[in-house]
Amino acid sequence: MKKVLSLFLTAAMLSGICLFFVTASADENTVRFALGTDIHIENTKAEIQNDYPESELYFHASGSGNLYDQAASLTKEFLNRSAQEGAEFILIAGDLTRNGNEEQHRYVASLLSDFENETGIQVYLVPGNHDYYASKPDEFRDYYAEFGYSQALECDEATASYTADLPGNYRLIAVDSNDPGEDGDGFDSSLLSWIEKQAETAQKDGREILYMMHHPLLEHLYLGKILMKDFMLRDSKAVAEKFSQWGIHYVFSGHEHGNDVTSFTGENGKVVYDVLTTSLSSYPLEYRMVCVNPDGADIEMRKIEECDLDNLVDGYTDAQKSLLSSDYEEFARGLFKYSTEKKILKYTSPDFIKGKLRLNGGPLADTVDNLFNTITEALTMPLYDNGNGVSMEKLAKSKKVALPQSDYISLIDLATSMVATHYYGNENMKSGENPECEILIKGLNTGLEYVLTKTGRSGLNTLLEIIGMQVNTDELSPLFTAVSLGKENSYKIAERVLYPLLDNFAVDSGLPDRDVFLPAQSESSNETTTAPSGFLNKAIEFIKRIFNMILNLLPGGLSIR
Ligand SMILES: [Ca+2]
Ligand SMILES: [Ca+2]
Ligand SMILES: [Fe+2]
Ligand SMILES: [Fe+2]
Repeated sequence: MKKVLSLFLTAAMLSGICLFFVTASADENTVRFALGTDIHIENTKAEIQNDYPESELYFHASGSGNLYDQAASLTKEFLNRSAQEGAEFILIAGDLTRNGNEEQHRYVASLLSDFENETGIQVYLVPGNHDYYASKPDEFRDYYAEFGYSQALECDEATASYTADLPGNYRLIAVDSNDPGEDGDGFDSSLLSWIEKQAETAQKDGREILYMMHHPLLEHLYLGKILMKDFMLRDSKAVAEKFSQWGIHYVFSGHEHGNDVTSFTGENGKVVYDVLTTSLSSYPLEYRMVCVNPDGADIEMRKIEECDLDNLVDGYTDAQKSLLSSDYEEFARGLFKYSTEKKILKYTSPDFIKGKLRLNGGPLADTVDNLFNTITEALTMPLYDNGNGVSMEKLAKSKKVALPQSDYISLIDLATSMVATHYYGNENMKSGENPECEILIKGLNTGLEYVLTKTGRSGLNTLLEIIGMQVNTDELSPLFTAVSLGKENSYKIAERVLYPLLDNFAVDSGLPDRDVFLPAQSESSNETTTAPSGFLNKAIEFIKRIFNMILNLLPGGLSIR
């Protein structure tokens, strides 16, 4: 019955969309705008860096894999294309700069100012965490006065938050979500009541709210709460519940550098959408075009597929230029993957761990060397047998486990590809249909066996000591024996715990992330969000604790966005 009902509703909604296309042009309550975010402009370098000479194409990899030196070109391209497509205004959801210093802010402000002067199209923006690395809210409001602050109906004194009237009957609530606390960024009580007041006022004035902030309101990266706690807005659920009561329906965010659309349904049945958009200057080099009218919001992805080769800084080689001109997206994807790989391998390098543990020689240092060199070896080992030497496939085969065939070359290549796919959006690497999850789980299990067999009980002891687990290894003996002997049931255990976790990462469980129609608020809504089961929550909590212990060892965590 439910299925029939939802089919009927879908049909009704679709016919609504068709009607919208027929009648929309005459509707003055239709607005069209472009949203780009996390542009991360760094205008200070005359030449690209060379930190990884061993890579032919990506020796300049750094941080989150952004094309920092091309960010200004990409931003100009984004603005010009949006103007050509009829955007009535532009939204930028923060992280305008890489380092947040005055020079970068002034450069971005003059670039945006040139665009406004040439086209008459208004830009509205908010600060991201990077913009405060070397600046304060009052300085930010000063640098960017033309881009929302001088048009503001109201400003919040303590932060760089404001409201402004948009064309049609829309109102922008633009919020400065940078307030780092123990559990990520978020709002203090005075900013929260300011937002409530603005939402109330908008309703009194008969204005539909478009809400923008840097940090995502909802969870987008399923493993995010395990791996990257500072991606989440703190008290996310409670804030989302408030937003649903206050009539905030459309939220636009950035920060996480990925494409994802997720919804939350409050206790009153009202839906809040959080539309997360990828970084403009990182793979997949995209922004969004949005058309909102009283029926809903029509959202489409736009890609910048051509590189401005004439304005490249010095240092690019012919090989790089050739890929930049033949397949810009592939160049950006490679840089993203390589940067992610370097970040992961940095955290698993013996020198890094010894530095964190302040170890200078001694037996423990030797075990750390042995353990982490072996972990690195397992992550970068060839997946498939090329005739000589060791491979995951060969190791797995010796335990009677068959590794599915694929084009991936190592576990780290597979893992970074899965991350890239997740950030692209509409991820759908279903286990059973696609080999990714199966290879990853079988490969990780084989890798762990390899590590424990090579490093023995002292390796296991060291690992437990490093993650701060006070366990007598005898208690873990059955697990240790199962894993180190490659008993079949160690694969079964890994599959049972990891498959559901990975599936949530590998398969999008909600609304489409890229092109999507988000209906306006209706009185009774049948939106649902997929919540993990009780068992899954417990498994997540367990793994989260282990990761948090590791994160405590690595101040700042894995995230540097
Ligand atoms: Ca997704
Ligand atoms: Ca989604
Ligand atoms: Fe960012
Ligand atoms: Fe950010």
